[in-house]
Amino acid sequence: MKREKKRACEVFHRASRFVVTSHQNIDGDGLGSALALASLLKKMGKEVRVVYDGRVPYFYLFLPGAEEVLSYEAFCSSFGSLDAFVVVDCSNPGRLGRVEELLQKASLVVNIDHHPDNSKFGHVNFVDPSSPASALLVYELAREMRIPLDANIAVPILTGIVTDTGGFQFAELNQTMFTIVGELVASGASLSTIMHHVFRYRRIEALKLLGRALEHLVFDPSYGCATTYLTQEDFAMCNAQEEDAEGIVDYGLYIPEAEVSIFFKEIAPEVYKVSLRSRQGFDVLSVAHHFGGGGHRKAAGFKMVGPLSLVYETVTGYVKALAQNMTCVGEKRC
Ligand SMILES: [Mn+2]
Repeated sequence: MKREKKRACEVFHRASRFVVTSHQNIDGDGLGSALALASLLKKMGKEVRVVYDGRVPYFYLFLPGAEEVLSYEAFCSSFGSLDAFVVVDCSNPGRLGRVEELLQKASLVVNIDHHPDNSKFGHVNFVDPSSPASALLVYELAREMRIPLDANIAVPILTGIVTDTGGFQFAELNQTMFTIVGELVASGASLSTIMHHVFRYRRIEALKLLGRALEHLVFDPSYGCATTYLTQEDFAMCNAQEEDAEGIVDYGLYIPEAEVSIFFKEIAPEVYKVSLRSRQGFDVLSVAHHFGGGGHRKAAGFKMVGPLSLVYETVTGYVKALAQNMTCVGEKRC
């Protein structure tokens, strides 16, 4: 891995024209890592473009450089030659949407990620599943190349860390992390501003949608599982977009006995995006893999087609069987 980090730095020193991209349904870590890396490369005098197949959610527009993210169409119409394609926070190219086609034409791909199921699709693969956020890997690259941090680099890095650690709840805010956060703050990142945008800056349509999801919330104590769902009708009733459902899956784990939270989101008629979250001890990545998706041990997801009742029964049935077969962790009921 150290070798891959060095190889990534070599590419960054040697090449001059870069494209940086991240996964669809972009989150604070994907976007933060991409924008931080773009700023880093620009600081090294490189030509950089950030492309993303989707719309950047409004609550991330405070990030420096977010306005300059190119849509797939805009990127293609101005497509020039490039030396290296950098993909951040993305476990496999299938998650890039139409940008995957551009990736296949690239002669040099650098893959920077922390997903345990990363398919190592790059020519250089700086992949570290022990890192709580891809943005921390960008931080490591800045250190390795001795590029001094500034607000354009520090703000997106800290946003990535805050997003993927759920505001330092999913990963321990230990001394190393404190030191890094301190350095990012000293370089111009405001932790309170970032926390506000990531967790508390939502339009009324999103809050109404959350209300509906909470009305649908069900908890089954027999296997510690909280579930909720949103249908296309719910989105229409609230005049809400897909991005308005961000973070809803986390609410199930507010329940003291909950070990797993499952959220079914209808993204097209009878097409569901299923998101899972868990506490320590329940591996939701194995559930996502079973249904053809991916993610992390405590946060994963996949898509499934069918009527809600069937999707719901299939997924909860599988999770229930898994929970009952699991070896108990500590004093936790399994
Ligand atoms: Mn991430």
